Amino acid sequence: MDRKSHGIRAGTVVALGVLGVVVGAAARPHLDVAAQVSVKLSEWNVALSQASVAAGPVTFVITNAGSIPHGFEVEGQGIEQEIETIQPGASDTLTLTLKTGSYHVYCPVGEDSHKKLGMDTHLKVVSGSSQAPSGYGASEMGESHMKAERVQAIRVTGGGPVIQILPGPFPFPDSAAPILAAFGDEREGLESQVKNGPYSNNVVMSSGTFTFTAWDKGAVRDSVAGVAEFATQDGARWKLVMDRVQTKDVPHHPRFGGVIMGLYYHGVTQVHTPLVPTINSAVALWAFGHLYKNDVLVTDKAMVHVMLLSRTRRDGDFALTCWDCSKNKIEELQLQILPGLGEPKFDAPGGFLFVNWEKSSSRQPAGGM
Ligand SMILES: [Cu+2]
Repeated sequence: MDRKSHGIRAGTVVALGVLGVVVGAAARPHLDVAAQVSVKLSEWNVALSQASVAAGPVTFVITNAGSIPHGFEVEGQGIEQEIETIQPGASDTLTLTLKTGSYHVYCPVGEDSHKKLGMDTHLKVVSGSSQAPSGYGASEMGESHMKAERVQAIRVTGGGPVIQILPGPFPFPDSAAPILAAFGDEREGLESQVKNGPYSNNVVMSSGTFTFTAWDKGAVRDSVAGVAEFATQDGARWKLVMDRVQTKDVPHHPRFGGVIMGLYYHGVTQVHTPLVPTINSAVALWAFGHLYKNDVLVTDKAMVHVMLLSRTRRDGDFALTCWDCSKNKIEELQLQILPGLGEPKFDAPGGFLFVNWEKSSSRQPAGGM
């Protein structure tokens, strides 16, 4: 998925500013009542009732139509105002006096993780009355047409101590508990993982290599190539050859088209499982792979999740040491492998393979592809 970089955003603001001048030419007498803009928040979208509004007092009537808590913030022309987080189904209002120009309106929850997922749009404020068509969705459509394409690629090499993580209790159950409530149907499965899941301090030493290249090229063209080879505690030799990315979103677990770079998530962000400390990732991807054990094919449909992220484990015993690990150095490379849908569990503790390379590195591949 395209991540909106600072550069792209600046370009969008300029484009909207030009449009604003054209629309604003048809000025009308100013009314002294607050204009109203309805805002519908959902995963992962901010829909405005109109793309532009007349300068002056503006009341935002904000409804959370999603299934998890969201917030609302207006930023631009020297203004930065937000409301308290609102629960699913609830509403709130925010009245601001806006001068002409372009404003960012977005959900600030999860230190911008919701914003990066798409809860981000623009509002034009023009002199006189708004001439723009109203109706939900008008602004999002305008926005998506302006998204510039930007290919990003990263090459990651696993390094440092290699550890295998075995099932065990999650070390921060009290911190995760309030967030689990937002996970609806998934809650039960997550609660059993609190007792015996993959993010545990039950760690054994392993060895092996892992190198891959990932391309973030948009919703349906992301791709990945890479191979991991490692030995597990029981002496088995495993080899994973990544085949292609997974693109299908699951509630709370968007796939971002397969590859996403520079995302802050997990833990308190309400995106992905809360049973991982909050982290900052250089790259996260979801892929299908071919998995071999001792040179024998196990499956062609292995479900693979890879992240290069801010360090979550300490040296020495590799225990999880932080609930918010987002400020740590980005050098932990996590590889998780699960059987394909409907396939039997792997012959490994817990039925999954979870291996970390603790001091890994990344670079832009040569040629920029
Ligand atoms: Cu949100």
